[in-house]
Amino acid sequence: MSKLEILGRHTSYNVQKVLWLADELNIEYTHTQIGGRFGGTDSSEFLRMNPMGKVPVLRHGANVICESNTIVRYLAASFAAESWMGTTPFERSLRERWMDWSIGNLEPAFVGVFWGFYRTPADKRHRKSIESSVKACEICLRQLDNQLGNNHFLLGSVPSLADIATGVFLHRLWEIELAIEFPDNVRNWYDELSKRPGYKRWAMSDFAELANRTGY
Ligand SMILES: N[C@@H](CCC(=O)N[C@@H](CS)C(=O)NCC(=O)O)C(=O)O
Repeated sequence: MSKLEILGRHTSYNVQKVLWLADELNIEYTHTQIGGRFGGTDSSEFLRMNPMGKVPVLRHGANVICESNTIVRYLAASFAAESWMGTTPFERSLRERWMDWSIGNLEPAFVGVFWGFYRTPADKRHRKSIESSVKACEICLRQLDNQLGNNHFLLGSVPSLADIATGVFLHRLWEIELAIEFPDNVRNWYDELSKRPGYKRWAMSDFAELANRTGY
């Protein structure tokens, strides 16, 4: 079987999606910390793999795969993880709509909070913009809450790529010292995710080194 190598610092929520899924699927992999304080994303070797200079990157034998949501789809497809990605086009669409929504809605709202507040020193923060990002996050959390209902996960009783792409943001939103309203179903979902070893190990890992750090 081809060797699997995950490249990217584990403090990146995009890298965490990949590490978390790899643990869920019990895949053997090596992990190399790249980016952030580790540097390395501007080396010519790295830029040949990902011209965007961003992590995560997955190397699987001769294949190089970039973009976190693309990587988790690739892993699920390569390791026959039907329940994670769905089998029919319609089942896949139910997962992918949350993956796309996450990039277009949840991630920008999260970034406004995480970069605007946590990664920016207090004297440089823009209060109004943080407030509007908190509101945007709360709208997203309510949309997730409606989807969850009483289910453990977004698509029902088992986790899927929809949970990977969106759940990775929850821990930081919960931990950050801002009053962000977590609706009940989202709170229960976060509890459920917290019980999963891969989520706990990666998505709940310490991120204090990113405080007040405006550069990568
Ligand atoms: N859309 C890309 C975004 C990748 C991205 O922006 N990664 C950030 C970390 S979250 C990065 O590489 N930053 C540079 C660094 O960490 O040095 C993905 O989902 O993979």
